[in-house]
Amino acid sequence: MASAAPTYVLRYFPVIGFAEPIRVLLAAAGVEWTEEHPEWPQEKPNQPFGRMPVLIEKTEGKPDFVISESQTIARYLARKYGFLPADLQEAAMQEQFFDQQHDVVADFNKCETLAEGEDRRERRKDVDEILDKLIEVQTAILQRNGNTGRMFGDGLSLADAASYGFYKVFMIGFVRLQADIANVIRAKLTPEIVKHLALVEADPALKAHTDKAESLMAVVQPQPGKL
Ligand SMILES: N[C@@H](CCC(=O)N[C@@H](CS)C(=O)NCC(=O)O)C(=O)O
Repeated sequence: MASAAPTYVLRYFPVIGFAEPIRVLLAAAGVEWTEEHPEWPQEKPNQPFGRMPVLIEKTEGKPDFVISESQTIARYLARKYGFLPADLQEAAMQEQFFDQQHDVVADFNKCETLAEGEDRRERRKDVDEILDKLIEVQTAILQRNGNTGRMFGDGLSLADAASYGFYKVFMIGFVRLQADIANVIRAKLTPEIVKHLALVEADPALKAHTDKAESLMAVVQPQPGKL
């Protein structure tokens, strides 16, 4: 008898953060999953590396498979459910994009934890430099793929999930760190990227997630009077 499909528990804080690409992939995979928000720091010692996100894969008759590291979790799900190509070079093109985005998020976060004597404007200039390059490269990738709104191929990919999570964390999550960050990013977005984000958010496979989560497009293309 075939074993039952695995189900998942995603442990994270109740924020967008590093977890959004994982949520998008779980939703797109059509698997059963729930999210857990452990008490912190009480539950810190119970996580594999003391940090979250953590993914628990539950398969009947097998011990739980527990992994950390947001990028590792997303890659694992992408490979398992067909959101990364088997061709190693094609997969690497997507993964480099994912890693670059992760660096921009981490650098932006560092601006909030300056050491004494460090200049926030200098730090922010570094973030702008890699962010502007990333937007330029992403726009070229979208154009090369025929400006369909998909970054690679004709279906949702790891790169699409990563990109959606990236702009969501900047334009919604980071507003608590820098009030005008959504306006700053909106001014940088190209029409190709706007089209791409709209397509990801409208994906029927993601409906269960996007219906209950905050809408990125409401911030990317706000209705008049709602800014
Ligand atoms: N490289 C890790 C970083 C994980 C990380 O920094 N997690 C933060 C939340 S975004 C955390 O667990 N903070 C609580 C703590 O360190 O106690 C990843 O990408 O998953």
